[in-house]
Amino acid sequence: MYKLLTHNDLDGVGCGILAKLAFGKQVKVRYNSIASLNREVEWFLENDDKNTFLFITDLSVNAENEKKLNLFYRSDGKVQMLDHHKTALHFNDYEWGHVVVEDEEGKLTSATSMFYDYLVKKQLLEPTDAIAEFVELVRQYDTWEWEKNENAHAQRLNALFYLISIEEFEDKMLNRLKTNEHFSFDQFEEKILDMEENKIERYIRRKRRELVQTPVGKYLAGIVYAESYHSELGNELGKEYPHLDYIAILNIGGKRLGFRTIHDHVDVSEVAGKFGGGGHAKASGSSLTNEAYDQFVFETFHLDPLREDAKRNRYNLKRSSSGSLYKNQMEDIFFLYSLSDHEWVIEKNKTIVDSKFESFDEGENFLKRNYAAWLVRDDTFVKYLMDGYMNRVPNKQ
Ligand SMILES: [Mn+2]
Repeated sequence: MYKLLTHNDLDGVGCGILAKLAFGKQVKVRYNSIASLNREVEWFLENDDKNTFLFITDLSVNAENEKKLNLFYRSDGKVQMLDHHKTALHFNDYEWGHVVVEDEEGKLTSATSMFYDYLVKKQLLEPTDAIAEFVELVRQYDTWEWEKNENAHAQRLNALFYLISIEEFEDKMLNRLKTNEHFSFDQFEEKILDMEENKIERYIRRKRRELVQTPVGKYLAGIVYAESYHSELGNELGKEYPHLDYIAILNIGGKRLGFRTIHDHVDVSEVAGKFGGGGHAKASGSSLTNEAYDQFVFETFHLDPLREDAKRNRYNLKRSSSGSLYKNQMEDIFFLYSLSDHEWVIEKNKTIVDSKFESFDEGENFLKRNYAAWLVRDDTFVKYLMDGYMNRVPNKQ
C-alpha cells in the first residue's frame, strides 16, 4: 500500500492525481492545509501499517515530525518527501528528503513536476503526452511562469480547480489523462471558464476604482479591499499602476492581508514578514495584526481613490510630441513634455518643476508617485491649450 499526504492546492492535488494514475486503488491520498499535515503524519506513524510507503509532497513537516520520520526511516520504514519550497531545503540532509527549487536546466520546479519525474524514473508510471502536458500546466501555474509565458491554459486549469470540488476535479482529470492523447478542456468547462473570466473582469474593474495609494516604509503601496480573486486582482492592479511598488489586498472579514508585486525590485515576502507573515517574493500574506490594521486601514481610510487615466482620448495621449496633461485631487495641472529624446520636463501649474527625466515613463512615474495625478480627458486638454494660445495673442482681449 501507498499513502500520499499532499497540499490542498492545484500543485498538491496534481500529485494526488499522479499517485492515483500510478497506484490506482493501492494508494490513499489525503489533501492537507499547511496546518493539518503534522496531525496526519502523527496519525500515520502511530496507526498505519508499517509496510505502507509514505509520500509527502508540496508540504514539509515540523521539526518534531522531521525527527520521528527519520527514526521511522532508520527502522526500515518507507518514506519519500518531495518538495520545491526554498524553506524546505534542509530536508535534503536526509536520504528520504528531496527538495529542488530549480532543476539543472534552470527550470523552476513544482511538486507535481518533481513527483512525475520521480514516478517515471522509478518506472511506476508510464509517461504520456497528455500527462506531461497536464504536469507542465500545473508547474507553470505554481511557479507563476504562466504569467511571463502568457499561458492562459495554466491559469484556467487553476480557475477550474477552484470552481469544482477536489473530488470532482480529480475524477475529471483522471478520466481525461487515462484516455486522451492530449490534455484539453471539454466544451462545458470552456463555457464556465469563459463565464468565470467575465465575472473576474467585472470584479477587477470595480475594484480598480477603489484603490488608494500611500507610502508604507520605503515603498509606495496600493491598497484595496477584496475577498476574492486576490492573485488576478493583484496582478491586474499592479500592471495598471506600475508606479506602485506593491498592492496590498485587505480581507477585513478574514482578518488577512495579501501582498502582490509585479516588480523585481520589491520582495513582498519581506513586507509580509514585518507583520509576522511570509510567502514568495511576488506574492505573500499575513494576518491583519493591530499594527497592520493601523498602517493599512486606519491611516488610509480618509484617502480618495486613485483616478484612472482617461482611456478614450485622441489628443491627450501618453508619450505624445505635443505633451500630455495630468491633474490631481488638489486641481493642480501638470504638463509633461519632451525637450529632446532624453529630456522630459514637467510644468506644474505652468511653472517648470526642477527635476528632469530621461523618459516619458520616468516623468509619469514621478507625477503618479508624488501627486497621484491622472491623465485628463481631451476636453480639458484642448481647453488648456486654447487658454495658453489666447494668453499669447495680445490683441485678443
Ligand atoms: Mn507547490
